[in-house]
Amino acid sequence: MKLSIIVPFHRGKHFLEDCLASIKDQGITDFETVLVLDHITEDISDIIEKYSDINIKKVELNKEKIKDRKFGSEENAKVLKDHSGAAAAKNAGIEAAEGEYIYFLDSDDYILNGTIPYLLREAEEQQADFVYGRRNTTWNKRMVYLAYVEDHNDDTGAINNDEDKTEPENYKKEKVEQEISLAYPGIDRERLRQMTEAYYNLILSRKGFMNVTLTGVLIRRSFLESNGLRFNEKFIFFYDLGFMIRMLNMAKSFSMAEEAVYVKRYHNDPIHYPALSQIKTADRFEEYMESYSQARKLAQNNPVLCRILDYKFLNAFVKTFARNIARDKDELWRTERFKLLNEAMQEVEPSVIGCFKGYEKKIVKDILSGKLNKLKFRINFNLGIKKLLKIRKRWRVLACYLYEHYFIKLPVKDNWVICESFFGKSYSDSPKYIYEYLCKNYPGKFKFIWVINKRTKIPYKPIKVRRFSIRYAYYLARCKYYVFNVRQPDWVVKRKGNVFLQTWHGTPLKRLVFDQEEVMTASPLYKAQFYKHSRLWDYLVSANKFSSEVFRSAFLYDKEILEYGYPRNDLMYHPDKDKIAADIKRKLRIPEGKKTILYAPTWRDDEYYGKGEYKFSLKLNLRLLRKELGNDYAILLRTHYYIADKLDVTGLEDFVVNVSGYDDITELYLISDILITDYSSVFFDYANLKRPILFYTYDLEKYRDMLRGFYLDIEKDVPGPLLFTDEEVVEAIKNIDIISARYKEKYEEFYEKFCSLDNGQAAKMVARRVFNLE
Ligand code: C2G
Repeated sequence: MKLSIIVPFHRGKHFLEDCLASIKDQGITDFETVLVLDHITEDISDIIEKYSDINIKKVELNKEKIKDRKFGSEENAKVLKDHSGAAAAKNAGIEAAEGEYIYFLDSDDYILNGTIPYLLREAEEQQADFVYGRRNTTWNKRMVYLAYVEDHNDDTGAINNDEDKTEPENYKKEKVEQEISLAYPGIDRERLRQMTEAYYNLILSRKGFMNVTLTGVLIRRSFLESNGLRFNEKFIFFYDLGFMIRMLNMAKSFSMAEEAVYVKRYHNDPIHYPALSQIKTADRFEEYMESYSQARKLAQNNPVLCRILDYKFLNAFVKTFARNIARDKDELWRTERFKLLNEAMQEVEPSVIGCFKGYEKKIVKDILSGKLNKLKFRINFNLGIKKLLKIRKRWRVLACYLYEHYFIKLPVKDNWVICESFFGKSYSDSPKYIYEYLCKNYPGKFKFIWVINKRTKIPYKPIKVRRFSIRYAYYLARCKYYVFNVRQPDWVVKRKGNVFLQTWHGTPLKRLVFDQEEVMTASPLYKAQFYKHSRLWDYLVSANKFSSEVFRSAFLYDKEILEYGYPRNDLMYHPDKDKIAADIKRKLRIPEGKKTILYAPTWRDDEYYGKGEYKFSLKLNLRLLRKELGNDYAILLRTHYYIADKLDVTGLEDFVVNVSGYDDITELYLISDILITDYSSVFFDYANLKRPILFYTYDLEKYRDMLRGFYLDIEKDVPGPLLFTDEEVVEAIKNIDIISARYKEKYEEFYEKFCSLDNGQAAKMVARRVFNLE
């Protein structure tokens, strides 16, 4: 048999499926997939059956589970101690392998099509002991990744470049080449090139030691066996390093196949499926030091590898460990770990220290001479200067600094309330209605702070602050009550007595947070951050039973849910709503006789400029709509609050009003005769008015299947038609009465399920519960 692909598996069935699918698509036949099951808990029989054609050989790992380690936290122990670990699993895979070659593929990763054939061809042509390819990284599942590759016309997937790689600042490839020629005088050119490439690609340019890995490397089994190459099972994290050093030292011939691409998948859900790199045990540092020292011994006859290892160690010291010595709460850093570092530093090849300059070189010398206080002073001074420079560039760093060091020490004020809606972009949503209820019914009882970034008239004269200003940080520290409809900044901590009311901002159609398989937003760390932020919430508002259930699973939220309807929807039940609507229409200068259509689409996770700044290109053909409907209707065009693009409606002023900057969308619902949306939660709210809703879902498949996934079957459960072209939209508007009649029953069902709690009293109910009012 030509090849054994070794796939160690412990948990994460959805990852495994992608991994096996990528093997299947290699188009090879003479191979086996050695699937090593390391104390698994999920039932994967369906997957095994589905992939029966990739010749799966199951190996049940019976080795002892990981023990005698300092896991640091219960969560870490839960993840780590119930299996034998990747090193043991990979070794078991080697024992079971029968192929002429071995390839290591982790079960949470996948390979691009053609990778294995490229590697095999290269290995045969070069008679190589091992061959490696490129390594890319991604946060996405295979289907999404491949779609990206196709979209960008890039058959290697260079869009997600290797984030585990760093460009070593002071140790370039040329330097490696030079050192190899010096150490091995007379070396032939081809061998020199091979060694330079391999040392650089497989070790030097990998971030830290953790990313020095055998995954993605094809190895001739006879070479591996004759040299007894195995992974060090003592290690949880750094088990590859020694193997790699020995392999590089012993191989006669090796080479790189540029076209072969291994895709390492990051884990966006560190709560349920943490990747090894996301786990920090209490003794990870000790393991790091031990693996370094062992690798150093294994490399002792190879001065170039020794220097590379030393360089990486020094780099880790100046970039990470030094800071720990100065700032970490754990005294170990200034006692035993300091000693360990000091001892290891004595062994470092002195000339490698010369790769570092200035401050970095000085702290290396400090640790070398064992001067703890001097070292601490120097690091603290340097960090202080860096902070100052950061503050000069961005005032929000100062706000955060003052919050953490000063404001937080002042007492919490019992009757201070801070309200924020959509990141201070508007005076709106449920916080607005709760605030107005409190001001009206309990005048003088509370002092209110509104977070608002623009000039907006807010009734009852609250204190206004800008988001991320120093005053914002001050009030965040001092207010007892928080009324937010989005997440709070990362640095906010819970103080004794704080009460956090999270109103949230919509009944979910699109899958949220932990129910979302893919995170395509600007920050893939979204799930981890969300988890941290939502731990601070005490009350969460929900408009219906459906939302409550979703929030529990999507937010992993287990505190009190206030299932009272949405305060923001109270206005739609106001006794004077017709008069209010007429006033708003006048304010927006919409002629009384004109009917209005509100077009309120949502944002797209994959189209952004940066965090919280999304692109939106208008697909609705407004000119066509004007031509067909202009006499009877006006369009209210409303982009989502994340959208940074300002839509240009020049030439259409008589037909379109851009209401993207209008504060409160509920007021816009009141004056709209029809709503057009796509996947935005706006339709759940608008349905309170029982007026017609159209869904312009021109990118349904992509949005549903790739970007998000839905909680509802959008084709069956929503109270209006899905429309895919401008012509269909026009037709639907022209026949709106027929559509209303057609959807009558479904609409009623929908209303019953999602709107029946709304009755104009939600703000009152929520306020009374949270603020303990009679
Ligand atoms: N919104 C708006 N204008 C739009 C779209 C949305 O004013 N064009 C407001 C509405 O109040 C809406 C809220 O923003 O209910 C949330 O918008 P969604 O489009 O649903 O998207 P998102 O912000 O991702 O929230 O549970 C709901 C989800 O969290 C969705």
